[in-house]
Amino acid sequence: MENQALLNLLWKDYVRYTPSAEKIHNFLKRLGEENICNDHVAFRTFDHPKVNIDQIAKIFKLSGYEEKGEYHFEEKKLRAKHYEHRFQKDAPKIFISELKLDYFSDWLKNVIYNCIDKIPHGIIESNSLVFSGRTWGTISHNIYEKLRDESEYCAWLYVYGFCANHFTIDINKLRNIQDLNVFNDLLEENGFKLNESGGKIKGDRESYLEQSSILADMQIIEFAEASFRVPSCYYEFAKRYPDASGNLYQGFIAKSADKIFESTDLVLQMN
Ligand code: OOG
Ligand code: NI
Repeated sequence: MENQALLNLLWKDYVRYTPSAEKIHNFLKRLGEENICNDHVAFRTFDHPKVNIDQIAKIFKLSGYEEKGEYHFEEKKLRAKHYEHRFQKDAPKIFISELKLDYFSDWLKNVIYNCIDKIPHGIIESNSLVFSGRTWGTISHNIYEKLRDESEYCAWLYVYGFCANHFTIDINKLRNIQDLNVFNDLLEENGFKLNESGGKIKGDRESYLEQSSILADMQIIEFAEASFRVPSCYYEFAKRYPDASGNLYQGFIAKSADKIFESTDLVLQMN
């Protein structure tokens, strides 16, 4: 699949789960920002060989991406890699993280192995895993809550499966707004809630990357027991600065990413 077609498909699913993203998009357009570019698109998965980072990355590699950086998150028991397009310089970067299942309880591992077992083979073989959503049928709210005790990230994946977790506006490419503080204020004035874990802005000029994000939208999800509101996806904003080479830094910062992950935590919605 051509890269832009794939990104369009992912965006269409993403805005269904994340109405705030489309609202922010339209709001910026009304402010005269016709050209809204993505810095990166992020995906989540498990480190199981059937669905791990390499499996998710396959479709992007086929469309011209190559592996660049690797990141570790000890406390959250996650690992991530980022990919850049070989020659389409304005293509968004791809950020893929995976949960290290061996560090969790046997109960959690069994729940997740059962889900993975139910993913149809054809989905993996045809490289459509990345936009396949949840293919393990009915989910239980009891299990969701128990997974949350061990990992909010795991509970999120159990509900949503495979999809774009977030798109990220490239602040450097906006026409009028260049300052992330100004951008954040504008969002808050218009009723959007920011993820304040670790401060509204993660990172700084010295680390060459500033990031902020809204809290994930809430979606009504049908569980076996009843329907409940569950955090879905969020929108992120990134401003990059030139590094020692004089070019805009293209990597990610583990310390900042660690806090960005929390944008889908149910506990943050309750504050
Ligand atoms: C990814 C969080 C990290 C970034 O840009 O540092 C991240 C996630 O929530 O899956 O996106
Ligand atoms: Ni991100």
